[in-house]
Amino acid sequence: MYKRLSIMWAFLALAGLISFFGCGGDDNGGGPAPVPADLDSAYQELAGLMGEMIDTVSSGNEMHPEDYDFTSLHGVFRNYEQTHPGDPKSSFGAALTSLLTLSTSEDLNALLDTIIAMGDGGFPKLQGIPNPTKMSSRREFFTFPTELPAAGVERNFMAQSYVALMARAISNPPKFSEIQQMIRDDFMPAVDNASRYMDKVLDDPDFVFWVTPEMMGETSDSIEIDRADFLVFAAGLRVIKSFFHLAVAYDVDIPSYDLAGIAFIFDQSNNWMSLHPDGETQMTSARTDFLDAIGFADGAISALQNEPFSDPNQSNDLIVVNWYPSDYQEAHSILDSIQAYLTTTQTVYADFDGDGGTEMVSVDMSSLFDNPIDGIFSLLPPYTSEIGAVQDTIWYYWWYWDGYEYREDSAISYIDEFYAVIITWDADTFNDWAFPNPSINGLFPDVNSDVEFKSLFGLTPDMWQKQMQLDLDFDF
Ligand SMILES: [Ca+2]
Ligand SMILES: [Ca+2]
Ligand SMILES: [Ca+2]
Repeated sequence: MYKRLSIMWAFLALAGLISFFGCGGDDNGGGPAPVPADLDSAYQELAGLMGEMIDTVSSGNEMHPEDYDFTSLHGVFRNYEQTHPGDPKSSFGAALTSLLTLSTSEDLNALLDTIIAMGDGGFPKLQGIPNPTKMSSRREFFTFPTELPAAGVERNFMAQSYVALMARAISNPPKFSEIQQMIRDDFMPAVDNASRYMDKVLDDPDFVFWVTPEMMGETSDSIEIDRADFLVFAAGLRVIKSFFHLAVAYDVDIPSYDLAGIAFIFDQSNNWMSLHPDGETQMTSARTDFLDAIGFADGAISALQNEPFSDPNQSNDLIVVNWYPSDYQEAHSILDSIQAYLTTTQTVYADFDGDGGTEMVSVDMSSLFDNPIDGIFSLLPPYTSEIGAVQDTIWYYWWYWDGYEYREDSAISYIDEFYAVIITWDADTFNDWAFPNPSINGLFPDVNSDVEFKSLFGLTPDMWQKQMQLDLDFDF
């Protein structure tokens, strides 16, 4: 069981993990590599290198992706593939190593270093926001091991050094466009190559790859990787491809990670979340890849459904079939309905206007990909926005039990101060307050006017105000 789990990791989960760890690139590097007589030694080397990586991660040691260079192994599989056309065993090795070459990407490793230096999971912190004074008494910012003060290290000194370090680390956080560029330069080509090689693997419907004890350097039974497993892997790659297309379609840069950055987002004249020049193509490809993934996943389920008959010995399989017949049907129908949502107009039954009753509304999700929205706040009626400090009174109550019931004893209040985006509509009345794109680029194909839009979402004159406040409830 341990063997199967470890090899599961190696051949499936890593495909996903690598997308976070690792970055490599186009498929013309690697230089001349020898073409071996057979691929067993190459697979043995691959399994060994992957095993080391996995051991490092699972033992909790810090992993440096660049320590594991799969470039020359990729060259071996690729050259074998070119000299032995139609050999799925080499295509499979080339697919796996396409992804693994990402580990030596300089861009990726530089980004990982930045993220590690930023701490806290790498999320950009908001800076330049004055801390309200009450925060200092309410919140514990830093906790130190008790040994440090005991050893004579000053708390304040520690705190100040830490804050200074953090401030330096976040003063130049990576821009979203830099990450997008890395996805375009490194991740997308690697995943495209892996997908292309997996398509070749799938060309041979009978191909089975045996992970032998020799490859793993262990005495154990061989593990059978068959069509169902290849289809699952291919589906996973297409999902990742689809995600990358989505991730690079829009310009989401902000000038800084602070209040000015938030002000930039809400400023309607900046057209934040506009499409990149190739954004429409990226969105179309995102849908195509996702539909391909659904097709592969559906094929995998069919293959698994058939396996108890075609391969009665499931004990040596990577994915062991143990579903009820109804489970297959359910999986097929879930995939069918996702596919339908992405390709055709569907009727959705939900309480869109919040009155407690259900409406029947036509929704065309495919328009989000075929006719993507360009600038998220351009969907709203014209407005001006500003960020300001606002106040709210928070009350605390004490109650006592008088033998029969709880009675209010005393109450205290304090002023809570926080930032908010204040939106002032250009319109002076509810009727003038018009949504310029009521169908949202065709997402709601039957909504043809501002009046219909307001009616669908239950927007009524009695709730309308010229000014609106969006609280920014930051964790300072
Ligand atoms: Ca089997
Ligand atoms: Ca199987
Ligand atoms: Ca309703």
